[in-house]
Amino acid sequence: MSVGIPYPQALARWRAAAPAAAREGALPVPDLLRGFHPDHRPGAMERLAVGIGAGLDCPAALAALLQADSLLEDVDIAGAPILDADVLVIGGGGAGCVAALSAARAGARVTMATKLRLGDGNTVMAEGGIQAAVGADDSLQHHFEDTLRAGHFAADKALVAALVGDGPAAIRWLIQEGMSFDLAEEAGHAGRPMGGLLLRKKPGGATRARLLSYRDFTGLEMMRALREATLLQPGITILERHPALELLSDDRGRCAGAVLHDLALGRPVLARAGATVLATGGAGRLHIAGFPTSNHYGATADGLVLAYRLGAALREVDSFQFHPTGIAWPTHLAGTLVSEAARASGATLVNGLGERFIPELAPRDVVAAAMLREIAEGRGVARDGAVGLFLDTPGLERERPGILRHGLVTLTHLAHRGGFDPAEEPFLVRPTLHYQNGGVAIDPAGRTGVPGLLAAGEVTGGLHGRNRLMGNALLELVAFGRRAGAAAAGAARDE
Ligand code: MEZ
Repeated sequence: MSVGIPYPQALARWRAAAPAAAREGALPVPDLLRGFHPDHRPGAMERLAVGIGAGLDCPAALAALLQADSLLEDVDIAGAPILDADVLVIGGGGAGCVAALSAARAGARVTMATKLRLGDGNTVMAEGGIQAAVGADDSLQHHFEDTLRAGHFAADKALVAALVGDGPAAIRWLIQEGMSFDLAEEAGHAGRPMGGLLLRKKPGGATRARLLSYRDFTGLEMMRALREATLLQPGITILERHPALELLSDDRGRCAGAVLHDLALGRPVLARAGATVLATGGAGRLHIAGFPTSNHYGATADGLVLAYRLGAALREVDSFQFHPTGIAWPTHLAGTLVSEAARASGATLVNGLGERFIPELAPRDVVAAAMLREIAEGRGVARDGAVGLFLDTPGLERERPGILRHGLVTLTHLAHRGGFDPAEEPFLVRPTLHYQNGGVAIDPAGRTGVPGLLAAGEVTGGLHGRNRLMGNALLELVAFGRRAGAAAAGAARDE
């Protein structure tokens, strides 16, 4: 059970201590991190709390899903309609759209099946930005090293090299597809290189200002552009509300498509294809270890289960990312994300004693572990049955107008919904289940070990190791969506 300092006392201490500390940029506690350090490798207690290991092969909820009986046993597929395509894409979020676009533009006839609606996915949850090394003071090597280090050196280096190498081209591609980005200046940049044009911020765990954004809605803006491009692209047939029940294999062991379920008509559909791309996203809605989640309703590990049952290898599926700043109070917003952009713009985390306790831009797993420890050791703030930590933003905004432009749009909006003034009543935050770090093992072309089965986006494993850098998921879905879509079109042609 969590314990915390009652809200009125905590608020008084925060008011007395935190604004001064924030102004000076200093942490008021002498034992700065209480044992935590940016390079700190979590010990057993935090690993258990943060869910990144503790000797478990796989969280219990996921293990149960992987071992469950096939859903096909309840389905009568005799007489089901058959749809033929070159490439089947399963999943309608960012990675699915990019893979479908890439396969169709390579000449493939594509069927795209989504469990919910086109565009429903965790892509929109990456509010704060996309990483790509486009700045003159940055390099692919820096991005590569930051990604490997943040992932505790567990990532596949070939995948990381492919990701960071594709970064600048991915941004150009997104701009061509109609996505907007925040610009560094309002005018006067004709002929300047892309890196000088785009506004760049330094995200947690990175050594360079590399985060490119669109307000607080980078993922949403990306999804808008990708959804429109997909709808307009000839050669793509979109089946909304058609969850996949099982992958099909032929007598050579190749993946040959999937059995879908048409939710509107309540009947199965056989989608046959020369190659299949899984882009089904993550598992946050399983609420691993009982945590609230930032994830959308469809994030229920479908792709992991489908791929595993066909014999694909999984990796690091015991590793989940907990975003430090999910809302704890107001309680009706529990789990809702406050973008890391708020901390990148200067927001601070303060415990019930009015102390800052961790450099706010340390890697996400370090910040989340430190927060859980503050709460477990009784220095959290208790209000209305919830326990969290203060996210201190309004004071800074008053003193340095404009500095919190990013990350605060959402907060201000949420405060309105909660019916309070964030300058008087700070939000309480605590870690929220945000991202599946591991998943289906792939090579740099997005191929799984099963012939004819490819994968892209959050469903895959190996790229982030055991912890992901903010903004690398948005880059991943573009880089690997394009790679997997092109490889799938090629594989279908060779069939
Ligand atoms: O990559 C993410 O998870 C992201 C950009 C989240 C955020 O804090 O905005």
